[in-house]
Amino acid sequence: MKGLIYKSTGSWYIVKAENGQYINCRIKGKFKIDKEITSTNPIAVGDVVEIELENNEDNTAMITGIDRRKNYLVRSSPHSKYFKHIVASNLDQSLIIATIKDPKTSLGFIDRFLVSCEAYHIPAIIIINKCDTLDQDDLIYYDYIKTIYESIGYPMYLVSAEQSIGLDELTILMKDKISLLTGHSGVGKSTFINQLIPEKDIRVQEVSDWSGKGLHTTTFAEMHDLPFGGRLIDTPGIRELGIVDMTRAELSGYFPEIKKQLVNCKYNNCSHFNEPGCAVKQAVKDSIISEERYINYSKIYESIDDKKY
Ligand SMILES: Nc1nc2c(ncn2[C@@H]2O[C@H](COP(=O)(O)OP(=O)(O)OP(=O)(O)O)[C@@H](O)[C@H]2O)c(=O)[nH]1
Ligand SMILES: [Mg+2]
Ligand SMILES: [Zn+2]
Repeated sequence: MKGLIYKSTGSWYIVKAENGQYINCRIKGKFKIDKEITSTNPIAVGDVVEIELENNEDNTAMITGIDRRKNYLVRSSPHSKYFKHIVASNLDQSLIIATIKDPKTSLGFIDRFLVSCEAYHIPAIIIINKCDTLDQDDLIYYDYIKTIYESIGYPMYLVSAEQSIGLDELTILMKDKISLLTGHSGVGKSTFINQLIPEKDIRVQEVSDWSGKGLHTTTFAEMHDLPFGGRLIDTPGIRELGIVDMTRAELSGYFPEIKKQLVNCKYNNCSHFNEPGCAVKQAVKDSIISEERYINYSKIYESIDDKKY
């Protein structure tokens, strides 16, 4: 029987079987999965698996096989940055929830996330939450970043999860798709899911909880069925999708606006910092490429450790 992984808690997996039943499963022995990926978790939320029911009263099953993944997103393992952990697989799109204040999401965080999505060929949508708290200056800032991101292909939406403003448009985007939801702690992910799936009643953090740094809740991704069709994968507690598996030379290819210019650089191994005849730096000067995005390119570039390849 086929099934879909909804949640993984280490050694046990919650699988929704073809017949609609949720079944607790374990992995049978050591079956070989995708050999190109060396990750700390062999099976991730979103994987389509083959299961065999066990003859016991607990209604458990063994996972005996896994279908080829269409795509997946990784982060570095919480235990070691040299190991990767598959966050989720078979995604149609990813939604990043960000906020302009309380807490403010940095554009650097958004850009790192977008780079990961580009690297794994997953379309990304940016949702700015808590619109009910924004004043005139904040709205001007919103328009400014919306122009930057939409001009390079990332749609941006302004919503209030709490007051249910702007959510209809998003439900249309999510209908019948598998979407990954991510964002810093406190931006309103749980509030958002509770609005979409009222019967779930996922815990919303008290302000005092998330504004402090010492919060260590469980960090397992979990898939939810959407009442209007489609599925949403929540990623509670995931601080950041690490830029893993990437060389410095590859990075510019994951900034769509830089990728567009780099063919015109004088040197084809141009890093776009100090080389003469760099079309990317020229485009920044001409305001064709946003300076913030370029700065984040350089910061991410600096953070990539080429030595490990
Ligand atoms: N003003 C306002 N507050 C909101 C909105 N959405 C969420 N909040 C508040 O923001 C706080 C954090 O919301 P959560 O939904 O718990 O945030 P989260 O992203 O799930 O946080 P973690 O689970 O820690 O990752 C709560 O106090 C919510 O009531 C909104 O649209 N407007
Ligand atoms: Mg939450
Ligand atoms: Zn260049």
